[in-house]
Amino acid sequence: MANKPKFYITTPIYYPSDKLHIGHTYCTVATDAIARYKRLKGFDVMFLTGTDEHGQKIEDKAAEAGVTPKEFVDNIVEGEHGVKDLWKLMNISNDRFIRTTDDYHVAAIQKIFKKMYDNGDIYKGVYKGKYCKPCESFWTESQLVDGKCPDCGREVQDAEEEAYFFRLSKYADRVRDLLVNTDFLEPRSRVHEMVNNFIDPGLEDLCVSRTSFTWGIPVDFDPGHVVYVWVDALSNYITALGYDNDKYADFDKYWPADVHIVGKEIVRFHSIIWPAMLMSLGLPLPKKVFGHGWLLLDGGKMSKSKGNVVDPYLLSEKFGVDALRFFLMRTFPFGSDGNFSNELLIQTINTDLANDLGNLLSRTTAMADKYFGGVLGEGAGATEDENYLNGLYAQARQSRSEVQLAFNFPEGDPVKYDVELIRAALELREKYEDAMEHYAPHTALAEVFRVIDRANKYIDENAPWALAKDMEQNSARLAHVLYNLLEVTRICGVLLQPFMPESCAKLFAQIGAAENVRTWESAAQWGALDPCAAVHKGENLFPRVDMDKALAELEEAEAAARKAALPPIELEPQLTENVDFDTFCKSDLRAVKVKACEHVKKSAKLLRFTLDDGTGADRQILSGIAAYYEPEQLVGKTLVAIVNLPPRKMMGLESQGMLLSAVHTEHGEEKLNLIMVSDDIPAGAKLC
Ligand code: ME8
Repeated sequence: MANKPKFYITTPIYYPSDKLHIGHTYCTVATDAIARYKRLKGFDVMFLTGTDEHGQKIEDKAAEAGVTPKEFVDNIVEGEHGVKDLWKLMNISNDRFIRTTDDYHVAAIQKIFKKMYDNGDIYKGVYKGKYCKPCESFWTESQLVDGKCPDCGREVQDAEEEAYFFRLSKYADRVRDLLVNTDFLEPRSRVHEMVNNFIDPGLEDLCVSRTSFTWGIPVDFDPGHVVYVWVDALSNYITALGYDNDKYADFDKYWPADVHIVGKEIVRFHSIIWPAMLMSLGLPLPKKVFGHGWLLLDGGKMSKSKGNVVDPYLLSEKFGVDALRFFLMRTFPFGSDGNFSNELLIQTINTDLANDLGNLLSRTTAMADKYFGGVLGEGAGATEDENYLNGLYAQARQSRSEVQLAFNFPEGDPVKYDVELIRAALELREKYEDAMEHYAPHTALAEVFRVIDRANKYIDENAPWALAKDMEQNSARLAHVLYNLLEVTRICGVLLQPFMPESCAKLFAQIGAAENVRTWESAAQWGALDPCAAVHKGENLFPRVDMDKALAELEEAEAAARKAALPPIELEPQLTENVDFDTFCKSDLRAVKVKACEHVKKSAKLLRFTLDDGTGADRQILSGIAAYYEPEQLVGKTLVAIVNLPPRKMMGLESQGMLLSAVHTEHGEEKLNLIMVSDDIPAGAKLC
């Protein structure tokens, strides 16, 4: 198609400081659904995502891991289960992926910084203030909340150093005007937040270089300074199109961005700092920044350090990628926070996908198969009246008017059901489009599911199984009922494609929908499906999930993952205080042989050992190791005991010494091994 309208959409570029979780997946899946929706509508879409790889947090993490920062980020971006792997798994259709360590980006940032320095918007000064290391944000005293970072609530540090500043204050009025008087930032509630909390208290110039660490893009005209990570990161949206570099050449085509999709905590950077930078560079501003809410877990933000992240790999493996994508978009209003839970996920799959959509599809295809061998036949398609209705809607769409129908069908008249169903289907695309254009994918999906519900009701109203009892009489009506069901399934399928691309392709194959009836245009056309197409009931696309079983399995898998994330081995710290040799020699360590071993009654912990200590008399030792050994395993073994400890009573029994064991912690679990020595060592031999 010549001159397709363009649509440039971006996600934030993610910090590869840890593996990504379901919250990041939410943001990317939403952006992907919007990008796919725009492509479906015929736009030439540029969808950009990537990774934001510089800054002190990454430098610190790499040092902790004993690798270079580049090795560290390479592993999280490109490695197994890394960022790129995750987007591939989630079927993300990004056209471009930028890494801020890419050479072309680094060189372009140096040019951008220099441009703003040359035009006087960047100048050198002394930075005094507060710095939040995890957020990599500078704050003034007045911006702190209870003396802590206003974004994450953590401690901030005093910071003072020579630094470059960006004249953010110069742009305060223009940015305020942009936010207040245009629909640049949505949802609207975020505008008030930005204006009241940041702009109106007074925008101060922004510190845009650091000297206290090196993992950043060097300011090429002043070695020792690296560019503030947000200046580097925000500029990705233009460098990835070829601004100030030769790697790409479509800046003129795609800039300005149609929308930057970002999480609410980074709205400040996108709606204040980014427009000001663009104003300084003399570039057009993005058309919109949309700040979505957070997925919360137990009411709080997910974070690796709190150990409460949800793994998208685990969920998609268990329920399928499309089910997970669908759940994220269907459940949570995009602009607000939402509480994630496994129960809610399974409930949504069972209600919407298995019950509503799944049943509609499988019942309809099964009946087409059973009663008509999968081909309904020419006569099953839209009637003349229905084609007329279709035409009325097409006209109304063109003239932007509403369709008014004055029919009054009596209850039980099958035509009433047909008309209601067809009208619902014909009105769907517009409602869906309206919601999608307002960044409300959850509303768009709710509209689709209202029509799916209507279609399921239509099955009950028409009771095809009853019609099938007298095929001679009812065959034509039954074929038409089934055609209507296939047609409504097709229209819903077209609009579900941005959310569940793979499942919709399978759905279309089952109902025999050719490529030309999978299009945006065809979603507003009744009767487009060929009534002679071959329908077949294929695999169950949305199987029901056994809630209790799945929850138990998830809990087990999550516990295992939490455990695996703990350090593999932890050792008791070594004592630094010396013990003198004579004191050490006072401990009488002896080899002892286990003559008998048994559980102590009423104690879950204690084992009672009867030992040969070489003296000829039996020695009894009680040891709290029942969790680690079965008594019979130990009979005959040669162990080590301290034999000159004062006797102690436990559970009414005397313990005459202590058996030595080695202890350490493995994945958070304490492990214990009794010290066993060679059986060649006689009982009573002294260990020294
Ligand atoms: O902020 N629910 O990167 P990031 C919803 N590098 N969204 C969430 C979320 C949750 N629980 N957790 C994170 C950065 N996100 C910068 C961006 S752009 C020039 C630079 C979202 O990896 C978060 O809101 O910390 C943000 O939009 C995105 O994931 C990336 O977060």
